[in-house]
Amino acid sequence: MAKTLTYKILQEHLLSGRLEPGSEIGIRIDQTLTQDATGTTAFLLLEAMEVRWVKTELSVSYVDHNMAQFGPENHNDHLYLGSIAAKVGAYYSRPGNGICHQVHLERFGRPGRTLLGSDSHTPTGGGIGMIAIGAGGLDVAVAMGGGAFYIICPQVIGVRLQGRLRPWVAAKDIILRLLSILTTRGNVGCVVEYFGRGVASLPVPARATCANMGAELGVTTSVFTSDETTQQFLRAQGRGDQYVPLAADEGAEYHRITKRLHSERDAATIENIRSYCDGVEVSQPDADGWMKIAFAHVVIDLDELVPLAAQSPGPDNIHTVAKLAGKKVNQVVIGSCTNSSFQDLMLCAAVLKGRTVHPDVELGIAPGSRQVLAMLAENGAMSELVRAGARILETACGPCIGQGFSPAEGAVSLRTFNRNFTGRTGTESDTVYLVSSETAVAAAITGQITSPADLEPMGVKYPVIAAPRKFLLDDSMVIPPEPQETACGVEIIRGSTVVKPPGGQRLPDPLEAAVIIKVGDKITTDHIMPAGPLLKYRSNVPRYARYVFGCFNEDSRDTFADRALAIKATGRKGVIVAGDSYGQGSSREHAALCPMYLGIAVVIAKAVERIHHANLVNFAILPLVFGDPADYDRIHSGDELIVLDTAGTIELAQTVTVTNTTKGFDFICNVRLAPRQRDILAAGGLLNYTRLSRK
Ligand code: MIC
Ligand code: SF4
Repeated sequence: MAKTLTYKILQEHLLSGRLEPGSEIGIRIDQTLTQDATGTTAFLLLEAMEVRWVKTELSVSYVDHNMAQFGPENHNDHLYLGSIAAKVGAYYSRPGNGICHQVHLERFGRPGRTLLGSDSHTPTGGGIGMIAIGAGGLDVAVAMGGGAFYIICPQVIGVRLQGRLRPWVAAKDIILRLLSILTTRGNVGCVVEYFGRGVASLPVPARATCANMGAELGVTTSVFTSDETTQQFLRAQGRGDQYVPLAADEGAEYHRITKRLHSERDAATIENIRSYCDGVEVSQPDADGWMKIAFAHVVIDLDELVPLAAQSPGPDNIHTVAKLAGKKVNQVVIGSCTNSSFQDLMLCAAVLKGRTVHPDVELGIAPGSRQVLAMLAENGAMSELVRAGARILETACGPCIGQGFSPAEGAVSLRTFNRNFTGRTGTESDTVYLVSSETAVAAAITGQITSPADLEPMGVKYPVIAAPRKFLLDDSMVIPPEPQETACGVEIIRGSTVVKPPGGQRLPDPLEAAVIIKVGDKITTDHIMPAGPLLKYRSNVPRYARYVFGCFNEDSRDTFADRALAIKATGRKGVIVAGDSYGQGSSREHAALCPMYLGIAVVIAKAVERIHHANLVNFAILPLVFGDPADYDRIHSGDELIVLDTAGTIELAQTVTVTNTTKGFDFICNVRLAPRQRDILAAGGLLNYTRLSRK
């Protein structure tokens, strides 16, 4: 039977299960990546698992997030990561070498390989035909130790690209259009596969931009064909020998996708599905207005695409740039793992050449890698950027994760990034628009949101940036692993801020618990575990845990952490009650690890996102889904709940009855766990489970 590219790569890596959508499969992981903000925990857990040497083909530890170095914490982390990488046989990409996803694409990614990364934007590797998946650090540690990675066998959403992008329209506009069709909700357990004639015209960085922001759709990953363009990219990176051609089989069919949408609240999405998908079928709305809408695949005509922008607070809040044109802009930032490639920044340099950034705008540019920065420096483009007044930021995540460059109160910031959650910049009251480099640089010149094609009457010609025939190759900032014989003599450097994370515990039976917080829909991991200046506490769970749900703490004397610890002190457990799409966004397992440290044992939500769901299970927190979403309205913060027979529930049950003793009613929750996840919970978390299965 003709197969999709996704299934072909999965089949080659299948260790357990069958390729049937919805069932659990275990796959072999060829490569791993970690970054410093999640990597310290991953390596500490690897140590706890007593793994002496990584068993993957390649594991790279990057430092790119925690670069501000206020206080000793960040540098302590770097020293730990460098020494543990040497000790266990991982490559170490030193601070300054660039953002993990950009560097991995340039120097390590290989078509047809699997990559597991402790960062949600790991799917960037799909731009060169990898199955690249984001996960929690503990899952990555298990993979480094040679263990399989388990996912729900995906449904494959086909996205047919046809035609060719017009000047001033970019890959960012493709993925923003896709976000307007599929939204950030309801895509868990799917993979996006791009196909069609339009793919060939997209250079690798453009494909990587689309694959990168697949994370915002909530899909497991996204994948592109590996073709002559991929080959040319790898050759230019001095890795032509690693090229393999890859595509879906002729006649491969994509899964028919069904989404549950509300006839009124989701009217715009329904309209987009009708306009951009083939084979659409719509059910009649039920009494509450819910309806099912099914489609065969998405079709995006590149010739007709226009510049788009995602307005905070969500990456799927899409508007055309034309509609927003004229809005005053205070800040423009170009960079992040989405749009910081050589081609992106060359385009900006060409547009800015001989011009000055608008007096009302501050422009920041963070090249994605040292390769990009060095090439711009050598060919003179960096000089154009500097002369135009751009503030050149470090080759790191920087402003994308709230490490500086926060906009003023109420400011409008245009960013080429992938996330625009409220407060992520460090400023609660700003408005962020996620845009292409083309749209960003246009605003930097005009001081207002501007359709980039409108620069032409101002004398700016569209700069065609060809893919380089040869990139500047210099891996001297990547330290390769030592031979295993000498590595055992390496001393691990452990500053006082690098603290061993707590392991999980079995759930008590019966489970008596109090609701510590009730939150709404689309709660992101940034809400649960804020980053920005607090990012430096990542290696110190007891310290970082003080800030869980910090954005909801109205009174500094009555924080989420205080309330949870008070309940923990009585021997009871804590519960988090949440709405739809709980745990969207990043892979940060601290959003499970820190609540676990505070005594949280259960999350009851209308829906939980994939990576966060896995992280909860890994740290022995039971994720439950309301059987009837209306029960959400009947529970409040402070309510006491009881779950009887926790052990039996974890072992087998598909549903469980929860008693609200405060309000005096029972309600049913669904227990959506794969058999292996039940075993993990029964063992008290993945660490204990892995230790037990090694014995
Ligand atoms: C992010 O973009 O939110 C991060 C910071 O890269 C996270 C990882 C983390 O929290 O360390 C992600 O996307 O997984
Ligand atoms: Fe770094 Fe931002 Fe990319 Fe996350 S999304 S890896 S913070 S650049």
